[in-house]
Order: sequence, then C-alpha cells, then structure tokens
Amino acid sequence: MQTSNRTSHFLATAKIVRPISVFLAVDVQNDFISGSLNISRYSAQQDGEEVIEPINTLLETVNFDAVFYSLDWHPSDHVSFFDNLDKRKLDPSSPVSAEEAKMFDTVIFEGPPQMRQKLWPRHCVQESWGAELHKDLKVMDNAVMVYKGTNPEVDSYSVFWDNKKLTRTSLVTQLEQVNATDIYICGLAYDICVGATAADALVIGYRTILVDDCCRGVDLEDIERTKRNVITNHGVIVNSSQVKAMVE
Ligand code: VGL
Ligand code: ZN
Repeated sequence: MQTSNRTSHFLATAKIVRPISVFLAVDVQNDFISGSLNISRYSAQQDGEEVIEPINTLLETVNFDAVFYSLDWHPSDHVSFFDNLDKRKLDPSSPVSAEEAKMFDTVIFEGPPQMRQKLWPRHCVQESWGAELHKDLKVMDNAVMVYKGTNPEVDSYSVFWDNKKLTRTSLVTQLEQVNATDIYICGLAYDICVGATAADALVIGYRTILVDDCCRGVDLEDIERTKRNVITNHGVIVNSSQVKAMVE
C-alpha cells in the first residue's frame, strides 16, 4: 500500500496542550542585502535591509518558544555559483550549454539524477562577510542557527531540505524536539528561500504563518505566486503587528 511520505508522526504522538510557536528568520545575510546577491538589483527592486526593523520589534515584543535563524552557507566550489560551471558537466538536455550559459540561466547538470539549477553569483561563502547575518539584526540569546546549502553538489532553498530532498537540515529535528506546532516564517528572499521553506513547513503539517512585512524578494510575480501557494495550502499570511495576539 502506498503510504504518505509526510512526516506527520509528531502530530499523532505529541499531546498538544497549547500551541508551541517558533520563529524562523530566513537568510537575513549581508550578501542578500548589500553584497553579491543584493536583492535590490533584481526586478522587484526591494531593499532587504527593511526586514530588520520589523523583525527586531517582533523579537522584542513576542515571546516565541524558540527562535531560529537560517544561513545560506555555501562551500567555495558550490554548484549554484556561475563561476563554478566549468567544474561540472551539464546534461545534454540542458536548455543552455556550458559555453552559452550566462548568469541567472537555468542549466541541467549531469545525473543521476539530473538536476536543474539556476546559476547565481558567488554568495554566502562559508566564513565570509557576505554570509554573516546583518549586524543590526537582533540575535536572541537562545537562538539556534541552521546552516543550509553546505553540500557542494546540491543547492538548498528550503531551510528543511536540500533541493533534491536528499538531506534534512538540523531544523527538522530541532522543531520536533521542542514539539513545535506553529511556525512564523520571514526573511529573504521572499520568493526563493522563504517561499520554499513555507511550502515544506506546510507539507510537514505545521501551522505555517508567513509574516509578510518581514519579507523582501526578487520578483513581484514570484512573490505573488509564493503567497498564493501558502494560502492554497492552508497557511496564513499576517502582518507583524498581528503576531503578538496570536502567540500569547
Ligand atoms: C537564496 C538564491 C540563492 C535565498 C539563496 O536565500 O533566497 N537565493 N541562494
Ligand atoms: Zn545560495
């Protein structure tokens, strides 16, 4: 019999006496704000720095049960970097060849399994300034850092799994350990890593709340698609001013 691959066991086994609300700030890192993947240079022309003030206010006013910060954390030879293209082979089915490929093109790397990959500028290299959280972001004392994109061969937009769903991040077990029921998600980039993370949170079965004014993204249509996807899958989208009343 086909069984569901949803990891719903925690909902079946945990006795929920009250909501356990956790906060996740996705990739509020220098490279996405003012560095090599500065989102303000993309079509939506949004300023990533604008998420910091509402996130800090939220953390100062709302008593979350746990606070997580994810960091895009790539090795120097990461597969998503355009300048590493010559280190790997493309599949013959790739829409563009290695010679023709330009920054931001999507290519298909040789398998098995084959892998579609958008080519990004080098960003969030482990231990570099660009990979640091923005200096003005409030970091809670008991905060947990979640590193993603650490495997050189596979990208990771979601904070739960890599793009091939081969490996889970530490977030998965840590949410189970605190018996999380509700996850408040925000950060950068709205339509890429925030969107992928919210989609996975909903698949697992968390009550998923996207904090809209604490997100900035790359492409307006993709941001709208991200929001529609959250709503369709029974997540909710709120403004940060509404969160305190929801958590306490
Ligand atoms: C991201 C592109 C590449 C993100 C990470 O955090 O949204 N985008 N790597
Ligand atoms: Zn990345």
